[in-house]
Amino acid sequence: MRLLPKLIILLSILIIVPWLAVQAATDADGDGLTDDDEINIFFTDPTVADTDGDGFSDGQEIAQEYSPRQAGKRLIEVDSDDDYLNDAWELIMETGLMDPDSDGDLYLDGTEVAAGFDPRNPKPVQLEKRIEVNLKEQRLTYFFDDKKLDSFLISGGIASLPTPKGEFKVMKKFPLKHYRGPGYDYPNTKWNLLFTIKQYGYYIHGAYWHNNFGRPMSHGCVNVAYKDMEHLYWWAQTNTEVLIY
Ligand SMILES: [Ca+2]
Ligand SMILES: [Ca+2]
Ligand SMILES: [Ca+2]
Ligand SMILES: [Ca+2]
Repeated sequence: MRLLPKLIILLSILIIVPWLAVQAATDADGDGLTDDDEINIFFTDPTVADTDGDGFSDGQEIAQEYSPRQAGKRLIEVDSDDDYLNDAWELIMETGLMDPDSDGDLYLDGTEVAAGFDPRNPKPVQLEKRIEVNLKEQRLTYFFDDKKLDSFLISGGIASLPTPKGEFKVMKKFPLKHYRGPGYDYPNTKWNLLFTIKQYGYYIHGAYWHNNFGRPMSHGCVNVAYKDMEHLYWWAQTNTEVLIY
């Protein structure tokens, strides 16, 4: 007697669940992003493969960390909802690309990340910030709540003036510094994070006088390209962990 209703339910599950899964995975414009993700995550046109018309498909741009919505711009350079959190970090943190206050606590996503709070939790939960410098690879990587926000080549100290290794913290942030000594003079250097003081202060800082990132160049500081340092400086706080190895 009751077999028929059960059979109908079973058949519905067997047909409807896979159908829903296929719908969710549909990529109507064949750009490598599903319709669902285009509508709900990337805010690109699910019917047009190249939303910003720059010759690269939406899927290619996301894979290369470029904005599919603003031609020629990297995701990290775009802030689609004007909440001070760039599109790259919104996707990493899984906050809303078009929602300036993802957790609805009246603080903007970017304001929360700058101050070290979780932008997805309306409770005032602090998340760990950590900067790691690998001197062998001459690479800096930084993490917010163990999510990698960025990673790029740097220039540490040359062999005779090595960058100090160990566990440090950002002691102070300086928007501008003047570095000078025997044979060098670099005024108006932007974005400086002091992390230890020995005979003199050691900083992670922007460098505009060379482009040899990936090779040791400095007198012991960590040189970073301006395009990378601007974002790191904005995000880093006093007491952010700095691990150099
Ligand atoms: Ca698509
Ligand atoms: Ca495009
Ligand atoms: Ca944003
Ligand atoms: Ca918020």
